[in-house]
Amino acid sequence: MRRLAWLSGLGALLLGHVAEARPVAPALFCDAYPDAPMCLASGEAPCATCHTEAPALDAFGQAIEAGLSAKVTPIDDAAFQAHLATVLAELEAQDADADGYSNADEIASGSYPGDATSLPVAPVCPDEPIGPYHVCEWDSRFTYLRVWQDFCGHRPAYEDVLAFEALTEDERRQAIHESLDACLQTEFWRGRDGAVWQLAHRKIRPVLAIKGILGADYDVDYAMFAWAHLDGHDVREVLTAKSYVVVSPAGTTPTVYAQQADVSGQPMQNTYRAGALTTSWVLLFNTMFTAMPRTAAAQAYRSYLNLDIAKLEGLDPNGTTPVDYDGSGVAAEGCATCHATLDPLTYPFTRYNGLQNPNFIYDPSRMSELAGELGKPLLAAVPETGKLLGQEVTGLVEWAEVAANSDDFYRAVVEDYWKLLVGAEPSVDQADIHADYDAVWQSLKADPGHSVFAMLHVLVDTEAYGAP
Ligand SMILES: [Ca+2]
Ligand SMILES: [Ca+2]
Repeated sequence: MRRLAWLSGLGALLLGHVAEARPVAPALFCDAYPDAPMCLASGEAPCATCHTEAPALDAFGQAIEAGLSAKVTPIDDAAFQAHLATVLAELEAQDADADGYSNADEIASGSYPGDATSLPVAPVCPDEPIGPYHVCEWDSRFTYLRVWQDFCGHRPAYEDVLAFEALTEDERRQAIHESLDACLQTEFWRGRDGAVWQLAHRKIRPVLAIKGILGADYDVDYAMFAWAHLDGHDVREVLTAKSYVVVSPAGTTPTVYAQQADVSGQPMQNTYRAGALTTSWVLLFNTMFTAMPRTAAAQAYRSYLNLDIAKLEGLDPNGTTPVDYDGSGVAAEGCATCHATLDPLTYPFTRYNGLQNPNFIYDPSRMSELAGELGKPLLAAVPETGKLLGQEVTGLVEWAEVAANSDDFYRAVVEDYWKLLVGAEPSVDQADIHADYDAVWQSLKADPGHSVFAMLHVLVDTEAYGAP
């Protein structure tokens, strides 16, 4: 389970090292390449980076000397200070020692760019700590700093770091989780436009110009999303809530969320509510005037299950060509397979009014009315029962139930946090990291409360998060 994911993260934490030693070149080199393996231990490059036997220069050192002297003479400390970074950048694409690897590749992998016998090899996890960190293993100090940065938005006070370093490993782990709990209460994490709020942007797609039209204010959508993701609430409520959440006005702190049975601008009948799928904003923005709200269905599928039909994701292998109720040529279009999934996904959305009167409510006769208005009699035959993830669903409330209890939902919830916190999509190409990701979303699924906060405590204990 050991791995090297540290080349960028560790370098960033070690930045700020300023060597007093002379000559200045080894430290300046590491200022230019703080992430280079040869710089991690001391912040100064070893002599062999540029010298055969100091002061004799190797091929890379000679290239640097030539580059510097083309800019300034004499080559003194000031010349290094002023021009070394530029010269190094200019030389990156070259292969000074002609061993087949560019200088940049060699520096990044830890081999010497001026020594033809030194070649890049796959990095190996060291047995001993590098500087203060246990590279490739979950490291308490690294995790502590990272938790503060990610969840509080800043580093801990210097005194706190010193106090942390005086703790035993068990105490450190406890301190990390206490810090996490404290940071989860900060405005940085939970406030308007905080980290959680921002996770909802892609799902809600706010458009300020039409915010609040006909009462459809997306602040409710953000507040519902945040509520489900905060304070140990059940994250499935994003899709299943029957009540709404109001958020304290912009510009006031702390941000307060309050669940309410009804709020103005949200006329949906209680029985037919399905969390974020049936808010006035969603019906305004995604359904609008559309008889067959395929956009609403596709957006819900993409936002909450991470399945993008446009990318051929989440297609039903048993799907058959659907009836062309609205005359849109579902069989003839380029993606009949897409419609075989998308149309049954859409049927449960068809009884929810967008900009048809009365706005934003469930209307069992919606399709028969539209059939008459649009002169498309087949629309009256569109079933409300559809299909999601291979399961038949009788309407949108059941659609939301099936979605919220699916593995795809838990995976999607964790993937959002994974990208935010680990910094990349969980890729199957990186088996160790993907195993951590699987363990985290499985923990969210297995947790009876389906709490994001509990899941985040699991996440920060993974090597994917806590290994430099
Ligand atoms: Ca080379
Ligand atoms: Ca080399």
